Amino acid sequence: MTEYVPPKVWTWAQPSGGEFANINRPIAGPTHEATLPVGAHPLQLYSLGTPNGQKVTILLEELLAAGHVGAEYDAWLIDIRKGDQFGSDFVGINPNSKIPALLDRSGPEPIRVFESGAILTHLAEKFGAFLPADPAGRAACFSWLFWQMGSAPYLGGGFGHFYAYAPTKIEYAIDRFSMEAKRQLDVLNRRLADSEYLAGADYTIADMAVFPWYGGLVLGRLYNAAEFLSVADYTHVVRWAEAIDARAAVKRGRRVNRIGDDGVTERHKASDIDV
Ligand SMILES: N[C@@H](CCC(=O)N[C@@H](CS)C(=O)NCC(=O)O)C(=O)O
Repeated sequence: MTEYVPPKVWTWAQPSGGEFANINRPIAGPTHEATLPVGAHPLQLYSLGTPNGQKVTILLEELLAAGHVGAEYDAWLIDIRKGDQFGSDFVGINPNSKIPALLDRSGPEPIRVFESGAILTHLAEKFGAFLPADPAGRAACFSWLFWQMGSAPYLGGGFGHFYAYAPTKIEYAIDRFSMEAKRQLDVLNRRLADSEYLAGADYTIADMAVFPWYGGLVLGRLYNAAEFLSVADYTHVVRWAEAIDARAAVKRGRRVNRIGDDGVTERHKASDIDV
């Protein structure tokens, strides 16, 4: 391999190669006009069943399972491999062009919410659920919720990208991000050795945010990397992930907006997932 010498000014000359290269570009904004569909429910979710998308559908299914009928929702598929995230209506909700995005139409004016952490918080506050009310519990919940937002890009964009998706295996990059992924697993393992859930004794939106990433990793669902990262060593994370994975609402939420397997590409009523 010839050594790369960066030019004075970077230009977007060619696709970077590897998976997802076709959707990567150095500019924001819409690429085309596209109207988003609107269903019957006040909550309109535009998403895809990736770990970031699953956080929100898990919460919505948990809310419904807990009896919050106002959490009924329409979940529409945004196929990011086809570039749906660059359609004009979607960019109108999320200027960052990434799933998940939510339109809450329950008030006089629609409220747009983007970034999964903001969506989880919006819904948890709206229904008064899965977010502790006492200041200490709330602080713990937000701490682990924001930990996920800052940490998972190293797991997905760093480790997952270079281990599973990059067109060439670069030892330096895989070493750097394996070290960080394992450090993060150890952070979680130490916390979960002392605490049943991340924010304390109760299951909260922090667990729902962290589970699809790090739970998925230790359950062997992400990047085919369970053996490579010795995930079985993180026994407390495995215990926590298995308990969350066994929840009926989690099983339902993981299927929404998923393409293939037992996925449900669109969800408009409970029975869409039952079949
Ligand atoms: N920090 C964001 C991350 C969202 C994100 O990275 N979404 C990915 C799918 S998992 C996406 O839509 N990618 C499309 C693109 O980058 O064009 C969140 O938590 O909502």
